[in-house]
Amino acid sequence: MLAFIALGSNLDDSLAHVRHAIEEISQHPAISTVKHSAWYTSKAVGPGDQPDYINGVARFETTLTAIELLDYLQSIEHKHGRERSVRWGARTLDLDILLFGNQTIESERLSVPHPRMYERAFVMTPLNDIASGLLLPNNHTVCHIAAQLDQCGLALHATN
Ligand code: ROI
Repeated sequence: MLAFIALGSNLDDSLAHVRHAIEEISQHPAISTVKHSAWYTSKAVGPGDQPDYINGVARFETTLTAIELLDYLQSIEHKHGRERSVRWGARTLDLDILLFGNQTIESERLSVPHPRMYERAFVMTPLNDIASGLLLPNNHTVCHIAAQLDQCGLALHATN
């Protein structure tokens, strides 16, 4: 299955967290051909005052199920000291499944496609780096959706 995930961090050395996460994802025996976008800095979306984020998107092939992938991503978040105390609070590492093949999943633990991905420049702009022509489940291309979003507060930070 072709999977796309979003990576985000706004605590400690955020760039190191997301880069390390890419290495850990690549190490799983059931995950291959991992490719990632450039890394962007972005203003925090959501309540309260919190530091700017580093955001990016990765794509890979996997023979895991979506729930197995979620378990693996959460184990990586956990290793990075992620604490889920505050909803939408600051975090060392956030790994969200955006797309999982063409599956639609609505369960207690997982909603795929990610319900807020289309409105977030910090997701759609990096996704556009690696999958510009991809047709999304809403029948628009990534490029089309990304072009309509306000890029305010998003800036290129590093390209690898
Ligand atoms: N804001 C930005 N800019 N980047 C994120 O990754 C991010 N993640 C979140 C909330 C708290 C909604 N805001 C974010 O979960």
